[in-house]
Amino acid sequence: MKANKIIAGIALVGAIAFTATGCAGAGGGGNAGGGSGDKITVGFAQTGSESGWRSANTESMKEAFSEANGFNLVFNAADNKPEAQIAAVRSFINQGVDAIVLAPIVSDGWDDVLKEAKDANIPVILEDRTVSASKDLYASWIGLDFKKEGETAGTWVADNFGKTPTNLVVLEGTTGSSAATDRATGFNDAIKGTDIKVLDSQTGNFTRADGKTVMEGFLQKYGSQINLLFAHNDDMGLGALEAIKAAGLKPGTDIKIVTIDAVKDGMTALSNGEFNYIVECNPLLGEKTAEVVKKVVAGESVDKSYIVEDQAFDQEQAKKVLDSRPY
Ligand code: GZL
Repeated sequence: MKANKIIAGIALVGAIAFTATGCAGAGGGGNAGGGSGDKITVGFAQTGSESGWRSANTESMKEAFSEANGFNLVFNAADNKPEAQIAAVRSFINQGVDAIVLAPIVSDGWDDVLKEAKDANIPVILEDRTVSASKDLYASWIGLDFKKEGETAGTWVADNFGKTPTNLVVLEGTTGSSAATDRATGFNDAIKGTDIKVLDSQTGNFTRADGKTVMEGFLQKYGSQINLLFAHNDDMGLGALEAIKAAGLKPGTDIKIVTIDAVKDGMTALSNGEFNYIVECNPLLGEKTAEVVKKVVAGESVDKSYIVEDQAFDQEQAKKVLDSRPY
């Protein structure tokens, strides 16, 4: 296994630094030297279109897996339904694609279909979230350090509110997704031993609509006791904004709001004082994923994981960068 190393990947827009770990052969029984004709046929199983982050990620992937870049892309969005996503992967296997890219909605339930892909000698490359299945069932993972994102958000909360009794509510991401699970772990570790009290924590499925509905419930139950909201993504935070305003409260002042993603609408809310802090989660994974797919299909060795490094923004920092944000 190669030691961890930092690879500065220059993306289409700005530079994205990657941390690479491990080393895999030709994609877990991969399609070494594969590729039909001069184009590589890739089946991409996307989660759905649940958030602004997802839209930016899909756009990045479609841009990278273009015909001009040597790909035939077969795209499926599973509407946030894990069983539909498994069916999409099985369909790609039956079509005999050269490689499968998967952004798994949830971590569990992937062993059988990934074994079928391996038996069919079709390499699987994960992007964004990851799976609990054995690492020998996929060639590589291009993703983000969700635990660190949660820690960064929790550390900001602990530093700014941890020394006085503070009541927190949490909008969790999709239950069972590695993004939600690991962000919660990192956040909870960071607020341990502080005066932050978690009043309630429920999933809003990474969507604005559910974020609003769940926040309405929190407000009905706890009202002005709520001092702080941690939302696992901007979109649920933006939905919660509507509920907070409808309750006659001032977001960013009466209820402080911390989120993760840093998409345009979230950074706009941060710039205008409705959010208080955002931890970035870069969705522009297309270029690196396409690079890894080409190597795997050509039978070249790739690292087991490539982790995009994130940054974080307060209100003043958001104002400075808002106009130059790539998504
Ligand atoms: C994170 C990604 C999450 C985003 C949400 O990498 O999986 O899913 O934080 C998106 O906005 O829906």
